[in-house]
Amino acid sequence: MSKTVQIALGDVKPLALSILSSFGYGPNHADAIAQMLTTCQLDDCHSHGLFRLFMCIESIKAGKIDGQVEPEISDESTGIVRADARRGMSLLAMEAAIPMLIDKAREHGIAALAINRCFHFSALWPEVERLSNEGLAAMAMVPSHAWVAPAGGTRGTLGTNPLAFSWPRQGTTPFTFDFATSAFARGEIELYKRAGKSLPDGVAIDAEGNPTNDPGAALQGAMLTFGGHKGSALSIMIELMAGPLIDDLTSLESMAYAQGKGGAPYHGEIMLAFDPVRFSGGNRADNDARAERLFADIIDQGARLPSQRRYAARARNLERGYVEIASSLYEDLLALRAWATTRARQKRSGA
Ligand code: NDP
Ligand code: PYC
Repeated sequence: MSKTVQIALGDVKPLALSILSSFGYGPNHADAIAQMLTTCQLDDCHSHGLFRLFMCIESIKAGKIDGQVEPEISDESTGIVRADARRGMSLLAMEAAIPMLIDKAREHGIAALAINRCFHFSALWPEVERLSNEGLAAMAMVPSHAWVAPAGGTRGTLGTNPLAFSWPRQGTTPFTFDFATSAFARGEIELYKRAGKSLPDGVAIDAEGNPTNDPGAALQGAMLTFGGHKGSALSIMIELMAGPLIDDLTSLESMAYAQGKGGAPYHGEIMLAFDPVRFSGGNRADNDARAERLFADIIDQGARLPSQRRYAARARNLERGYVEIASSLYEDLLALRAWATTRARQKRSGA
């Protein structure tokens, strides 16, 4: 980041809330979204922190999302919870459904949550990490829009399709990873464009199908999966598991639904929860110790575990009492809020 500003921890969520409310999100959605953005910003997850307010606002301006609607949660069968977001943002549905998912996982050893008909913009790690803080292992995945070419292909068919996993650890933070199956998340490419930076090789092709390092051309063309055919296959799995399996849209269908109007993709999300108490054959302590030996062997050779950068950022930001974001982002957010406040005043006065 070039020039940055510091935002006191206590000011992050109110900033997000004021922008979301002034653009028409009701208090429950605004709170769930602002909490997610604050959680991500605290861990220096810039591509899915305050920056994602733009996608949330674009979504409401596009006119398809319902900023007020309450989700409906149903106990679908032994191991399945279903949450109908009813064209709202995914996060309120997730909030409302997670307690039932946890209860079912503890009761049966394994349970799944299918969220349907949701707009989705957020990182997945806060969701899986939350389950691990309850002692469960968890996975989550979602499609997005058809921005990503399959390995060997030339046009967007797949989404940026993140996959998140979390494993509970006794007395310390969970082992968690969360990554897009595209080489870069789209949010990351957008941040490169804002910063005027070139992309590394292997991230995207332009609209003519030629490799490009220009983030603008990448956004117009197609993104590439990470790891060639391997990332491509994982991405297809996510399309299937969080799409047809749960009666919801693929990234191609989400893109068609948007009719070019922008905003967050519209689709489903699947989350799986596993209770180690139930799976570990009565040997929980032994199995936890074996997992810890695995982690230790990785760290001993100088490698790091996924999420350690995030946890270090969280500790540092909590200690110093502020987060740091690009000055240009902060100015754009203040301008967005000022615009919405002026518009609201004009509406009240009938101008
Ligand atoms: P990153 O490439 O930033 O990170 C991927 C994962 O790898 C993280 O868990 C990270 O841990 C870990 N990691 C990174 N470097 C190392 C390393 N050297 N050694 C070990 N582990 C490492 O993620 P992406 O840019 O792909 O995704 C960012 C976010 O975007 C995700 O949270 C994802 O959910 C979100 N996203 C959401 C989408 C949606 O549709 N809702 C679509 C696509 C992405 P650490 O954080 O500690 O560095
Ligand atoms: O960064 O790829 C991305 C993304 C898509 C939807 C939300 N984030």
